[in-house]
Amino acid sequence: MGNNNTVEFIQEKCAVMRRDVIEMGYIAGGRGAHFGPALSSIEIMASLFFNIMNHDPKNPTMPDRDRFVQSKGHACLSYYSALIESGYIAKDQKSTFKQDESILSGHPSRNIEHGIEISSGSLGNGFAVACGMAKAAKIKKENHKVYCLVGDGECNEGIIWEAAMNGAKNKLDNLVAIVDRNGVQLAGKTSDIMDVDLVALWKAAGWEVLVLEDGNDLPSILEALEKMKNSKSGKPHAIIANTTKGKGISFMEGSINWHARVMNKEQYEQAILELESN
Ligand SMILES: Cc1ncc(C[n+]2csc(CCOP(=O)(O)OP(=O)(O)O)c2C)c(N)n1
Repeated sequence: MGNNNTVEFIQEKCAVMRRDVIEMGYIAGGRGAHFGPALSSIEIMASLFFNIMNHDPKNPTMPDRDRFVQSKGHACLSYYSALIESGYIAKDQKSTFKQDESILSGHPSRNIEHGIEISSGSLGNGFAVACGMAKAAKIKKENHKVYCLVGDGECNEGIIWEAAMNGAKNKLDNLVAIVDRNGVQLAGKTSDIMDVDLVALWKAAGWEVLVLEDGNDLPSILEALEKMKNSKSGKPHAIIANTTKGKGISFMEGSINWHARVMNKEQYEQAILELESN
């Protein structure tokens, strides 16, 4: 898919994707939705799907396609919006989010025809599978890349470090992990729950690390991804992207209350108003 999309084009996609997230999350009704985790990752997802990745929504099983794994699978609304806006999933499916029989379940469910490589949601597992996919590509001498979105709270999982060390040992330079460091996890600030130096940890595990001051700044994330894509370090790559949980909606930004929540009509109208006035 078009790697030549301009920053302006992708920025417009980000605006549409934010609206998708709010609309689908509202449709979930009493089942609630993970708004904050999806909104922090919009620019990362849009950069991957509209610029960085080699993929073709019309040919989802293309053997040399780059693979994407959303390890922080609870943020599926940003994934679904990227798949909808790039053409893997029909727009009319939006109204089925979290409804019975929908392909848009509360966590991604493997569906390659619609662009979902693996099921995810049990934190840490997606990243370990992504490492396995990158290793499989090496063994089969395939040239595609594997991109994986990881949460900063998710980095508390032991499986992350077992897989990360293994990835470095196997010199998986075809693997790029993007850590969505929004600073807030399910029940509190990430620094209050497990105060760790993520940059030092990823480096100690043997990865090439790049820190992004503002992971919601589209040109910066595009530049970081491009740099890691073309890096000749021979190591797997981690981008630690400082983002804002709930980015774009004033009453959600940085809020623990909007990790996952049922949205009422008033909140929905306020959110749409804010998006329209931006
Ligand atoms: C193995 C596992 N334990 C617990 C959970 C429940 N859970 C869902 S989201 C979440 C917090 C994730 O925080 P973070 O990785 O920082 O992602 P964010 O929501 O901030 O994007 C937790 C603990 C889970 N999905 N999987």
